[in-house]
Amino acid sequence: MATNRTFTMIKPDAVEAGNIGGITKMIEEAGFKIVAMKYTRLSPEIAGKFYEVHSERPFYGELCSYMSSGPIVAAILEKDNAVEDFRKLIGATNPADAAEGTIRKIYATSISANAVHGSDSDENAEIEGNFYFSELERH
Ligand code: IDP
Ligand code: MG
Repeated sequence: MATNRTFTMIKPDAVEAGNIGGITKMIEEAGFKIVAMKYTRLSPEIAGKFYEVHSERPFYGELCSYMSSGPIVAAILEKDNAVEDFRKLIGATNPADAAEGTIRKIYATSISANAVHGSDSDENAEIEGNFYFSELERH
């Protein structure tokens, strides 16, 4: 079922830098409603499972060790056209290419440590949200 929900993570670099509040504020001010949220830390194995679609890409090992290097904040967000609008709000994967005013332009430090994750489709938003949150944790 197509949803108006997307899934995000505030990544270890942004948590470490004290940007949970700043990023969450941008998300809420852009009209997204937080319907689930969790502060947690991934093991390298769980990070590997989450990013399994990228397992053939050259940066997979770096990505899994980076994503398990410190705590993250996972959240499910609700808004009309959530997936596409959230991708616009976060900006390009590489902060050097991200548009002015986007979360990655403001907070990301590199193509790897790029502050936030955003689902790329309704289908993946559902899969990724289910990866972190049980039925009872989604409201
Ligand atoms: P996205 O997060 O913008 O959807 P993807 O291509 O799905 O970008 O890549 C997933 C994550 O892998 C990125 O957010 C980034 O953390 C990391 N990544 C992507 N490309 C590179 C790279 O060339 N070097 C290192 N890490 C990368
Ligand atoms: Mg992606």
